[in-house]
Amino acid sequence: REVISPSNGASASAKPSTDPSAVQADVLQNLEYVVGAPSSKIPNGLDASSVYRGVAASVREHLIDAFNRTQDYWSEKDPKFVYYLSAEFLMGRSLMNAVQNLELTDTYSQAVKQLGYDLETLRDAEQNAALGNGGLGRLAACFIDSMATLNLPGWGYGIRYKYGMFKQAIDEKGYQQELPDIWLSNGNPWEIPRPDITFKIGFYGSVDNFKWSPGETVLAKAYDNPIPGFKTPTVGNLRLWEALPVAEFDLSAFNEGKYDKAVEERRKAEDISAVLYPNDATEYGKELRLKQQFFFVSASLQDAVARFKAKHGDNWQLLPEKAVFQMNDTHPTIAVAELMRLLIDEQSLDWDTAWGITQKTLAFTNHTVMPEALEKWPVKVLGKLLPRHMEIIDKIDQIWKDSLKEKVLAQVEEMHKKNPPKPKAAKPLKKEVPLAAKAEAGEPAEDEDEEEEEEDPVEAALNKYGIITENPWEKGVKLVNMAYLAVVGSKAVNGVAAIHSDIIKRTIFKDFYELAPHKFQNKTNGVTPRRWLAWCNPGLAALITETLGTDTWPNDLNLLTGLRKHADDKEFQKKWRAIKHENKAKLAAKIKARTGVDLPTDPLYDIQIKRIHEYKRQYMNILSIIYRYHQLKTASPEERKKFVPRVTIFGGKAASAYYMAKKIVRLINRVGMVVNNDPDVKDLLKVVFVPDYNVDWAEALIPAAELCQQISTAGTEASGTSNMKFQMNGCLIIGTMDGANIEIAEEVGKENLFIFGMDESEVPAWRESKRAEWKDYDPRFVKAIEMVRDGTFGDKEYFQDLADSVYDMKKGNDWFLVAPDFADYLRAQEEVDKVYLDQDEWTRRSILYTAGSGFFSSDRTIKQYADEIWDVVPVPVPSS
Ligand code: GL4
Repeated sequence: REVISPSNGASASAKPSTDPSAVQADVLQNLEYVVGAPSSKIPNGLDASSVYRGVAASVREHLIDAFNRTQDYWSEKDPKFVYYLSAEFLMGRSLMNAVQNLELTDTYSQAVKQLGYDLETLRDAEQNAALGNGGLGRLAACFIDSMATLNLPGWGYGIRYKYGMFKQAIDEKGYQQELPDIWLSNGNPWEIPRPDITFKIGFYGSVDNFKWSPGETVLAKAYDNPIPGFKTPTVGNLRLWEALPVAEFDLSAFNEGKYDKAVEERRKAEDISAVLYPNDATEYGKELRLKQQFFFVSASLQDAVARFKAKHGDNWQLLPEKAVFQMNDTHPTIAVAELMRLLIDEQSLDWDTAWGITQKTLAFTNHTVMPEALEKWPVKVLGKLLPRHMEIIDKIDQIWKDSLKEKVLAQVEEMHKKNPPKPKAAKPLKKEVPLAAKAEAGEPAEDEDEEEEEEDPVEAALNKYGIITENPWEKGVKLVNMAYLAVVGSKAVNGVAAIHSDIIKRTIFKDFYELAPHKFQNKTNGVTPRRWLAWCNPGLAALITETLGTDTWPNDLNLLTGLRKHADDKEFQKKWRAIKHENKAKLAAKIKARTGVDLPTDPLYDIQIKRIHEYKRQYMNILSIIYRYHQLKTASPEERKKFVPRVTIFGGKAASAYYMAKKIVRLINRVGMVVNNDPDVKDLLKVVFVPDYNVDWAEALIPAAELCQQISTAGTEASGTSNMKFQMNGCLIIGTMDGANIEIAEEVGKENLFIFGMDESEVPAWRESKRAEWKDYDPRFVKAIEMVRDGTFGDKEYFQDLADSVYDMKKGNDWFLVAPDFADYLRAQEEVDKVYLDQDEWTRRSILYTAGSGFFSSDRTIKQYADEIWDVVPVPVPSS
């Protein structure tokens, strides 16, 4: 594979100035003229937030400088670009990441020190950019970091939500409260508004002879967010769209004194990019959500298509050689229809040409098999909002099914040969009952069964491939299956971990896989080792650099295998442990400041941080803690001495409408209140729920963790990405054979993880047949459930249905196997305690985890996407 042009300039970028005193002068200049601080107050009379803004404005200059050079260079070279379309980019904070990626940390530390501040304090003044829910959104952020670092020409495209992920507070009863995330209130120094880059986005209206006249039009305005690569002058771009009204306001209404009406249009337009839907792998289905999706997809495609046209005119056959759009889950999949519309309606291509181009330009990643997250829009909703797109989707569906007819016919004939259909006359006995007798018995005169036309077997077989299908729960209601649309319209489809890519071929996309196996790929997720190891764990990073004798490992993470040979070295183990201990102490201080809970630093730090979901089984974790508490309470003083002290930490948000998830949050908090205040327990057990878990918390929690919980029911977690972050930071895993845990076990050695529970092949059988007669409740499970029920943690009534959901098969069905996996989970927990008593063995494993984490760098993942799907090559920007 060819690399276009100059050598990968591993030196620093050409910067405005990197001399600390020049940087200091620049910060002062920005404080005065950007922040507007009166010079009399500079520097001593300023609060951290103002100083942060001055420093950020100064760092921004370096970013913009390199950004412009990168984008100009790429524009001149005109290589193939990848566009990463994602409804979510969970960026977190930018200051430290920018300074570190630009290799300006020492310079800025010195500069601000001379002004009387330290960079660490200023760091905390930044608002978190939480434009994502969890793993999927953070993955997109890691991906654009890797794209820039690898010098890959590419942009992220998304939505500039005014309100990101809600802020979570926990009230005194332990209940989750949701507060708006007003993240832009202090401005955003990391973005460049582009008032000159706008596109019109239409909605509703009608179609006449293929011509769409939208009934409503809004403007999409661009904001560019420079994304610095590491050890390269390349700075990539995340372009986010804001929705605005086309006309500032309705002047005639204003003149008539109807002020509300005058601004109504503005409000309606702005609503589109106002809030991030706080759902993660749970139900969507709101029209505004579809509006958001089309809004950013249309703006992004129009933008990329316009850029292409400016360079290549109407040579549309060249488009697949110049652009590829990666669709991050089903959220941007309306792109299939929108690209067709742009090519046909706006660029006058014929259907077949447009379809050929579309299928070569789009690619699709699936991130979940949770049925409720696989978006299916009612034809009625989609057809009203986007009538022309509905027409296009209809035709795609028709042509697609027509193309399958022959194959399906052959399949049906084959089936009939093996299994001849029963002759019709032999069917219902019911037929013999005279209609009059039925009427007497009060039954409907017409037999509905017989009214129904027997479905043509070819038709039926074709329907399973249908993009447009009938809602199985609501007769007569038609749905557009967005995942199917994406599969048909894409050149490649991938899952996000080996097991997940395998499952989608066997389940949700089985029929599609059989038709086009070459389309299906795996791209195991990865995370950026810059933010998730080098920057968040400076102590460990320094030890790694010292041990390996090089600081290039964040760009070449496989170098970490060099740590393996030190795993048994007692001196090295000691240093390794000391760093972990220091990180635990830092975390304890942060938790004390935020929650008031005092944590000892010697116990095992056990952490589960992720969205609250039944399938992720925080519930099972807290039940095991409840049982541990019971053991402690009933132990003799002698027995108590044998307990391995543990600090259990939870963090995560529950979607606002997710009933059970909210109960789980409350239960964890309630258990914490009781356990942490019980004098019998002392420092042997602590239970903490960190409120408002976000990227910033993760950066403090992960380096301090010794054990992390990756305990999803096998077959449910597509990949998981926190598992990789924990692994990089030398944290041991207790987990199921699910998602990327399986590949982590391969890299680290399965015997070094605490694996438990049913595996993916056993789960369906338990659900389908064993569950009904299963009575094998472990007495420890029963005890824990009783304690939830009997009011030990208060809120007796409130917790009844939570208890029932896994215990009373008449009321709940324990779909995620909390009860049957519980005993083996406790066995694994006991194993954890045993190994923790042997600190040398624990540390040895910890080192092996980090040493085996090279595969999980998002650089590796992105390189695979670039080589195997995108066909995009690095275009390093020359350093000046
Ligand atoms: C998710 C998966 O649930 C998670 O396992 C995966 O790691 C992540 C990124 O691929 O995508 N899918 C959805 S939906 N939300 C996620 O976090």
